[in-house]
Amino acid sequence: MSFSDRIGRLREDNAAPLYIQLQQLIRDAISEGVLDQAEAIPPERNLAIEYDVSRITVRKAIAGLVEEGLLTRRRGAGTFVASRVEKSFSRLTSFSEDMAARGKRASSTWVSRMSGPVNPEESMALGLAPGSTVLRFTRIRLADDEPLALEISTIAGHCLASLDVVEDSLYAALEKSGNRPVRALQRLRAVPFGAEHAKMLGVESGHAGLLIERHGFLRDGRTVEFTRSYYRGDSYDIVAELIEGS
Ligand code: 16G
Repeated sequence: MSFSDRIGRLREDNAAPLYIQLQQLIRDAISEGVLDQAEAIPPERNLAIEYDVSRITVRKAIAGLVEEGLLTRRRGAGTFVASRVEKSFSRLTSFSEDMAARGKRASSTWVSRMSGPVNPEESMALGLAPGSTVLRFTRIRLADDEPLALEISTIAGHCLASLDVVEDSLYAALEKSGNRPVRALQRLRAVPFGAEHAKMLGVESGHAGLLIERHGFLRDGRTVEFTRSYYRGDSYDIVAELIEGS
């Protein structure tokens, strides 16, 4: 079945500009589930032929949907229906657990791991005295081999025996050593990706991102982790349960 058989055709009696009409067809097909999450959209030139419109019209339609976060571009691979991950803001879960809960395979590309004395910023963030040791982990986090986030974690040295006890999951390693955080404070901010981060995540520079900073604490109140997670804005929905205030 051709793409236009599935999502519908442009109508001559519609006065709206062609790119708006094409956008609407794709938008409706996504919301009605005619197009699946992560499904590839046909190349620009094929759509232009199929809909008998210029490539500029197609490009404009697609660009708008990418901006809305409904479609996502992967360098060298094409354009896909965005598959979004709903991230709970009220449960203290790890990236690996978030992905497993969605049937996705979590993996990481290591950017760096090192230990050393705290710098002033880390000392403030973790409440550690100058001279204390910290472990630093920088990872690109992938779901089903697609990069979703860049994570930069600093862990208080007393929480992990060494750098290499962390394999796939930081929280699994912390749990093993009895130091998995039981409480956390999080701050969320919208950020455009700079060139370096964008490249790591395979998106264009300036692409919308979500920065989540997490301070994780042990039961006795000491800080375990300070992590900055840069999530791709086209892949994440943040969901929070709100309870009536008193
Ligand atoms: C999540 C946490 C991050 C934690 C990581 C551990 C948020 C915003 N951040 O990404 O603080 O370090 O999980 O994941 O949820 P891992 O156990 O899979 O390494």
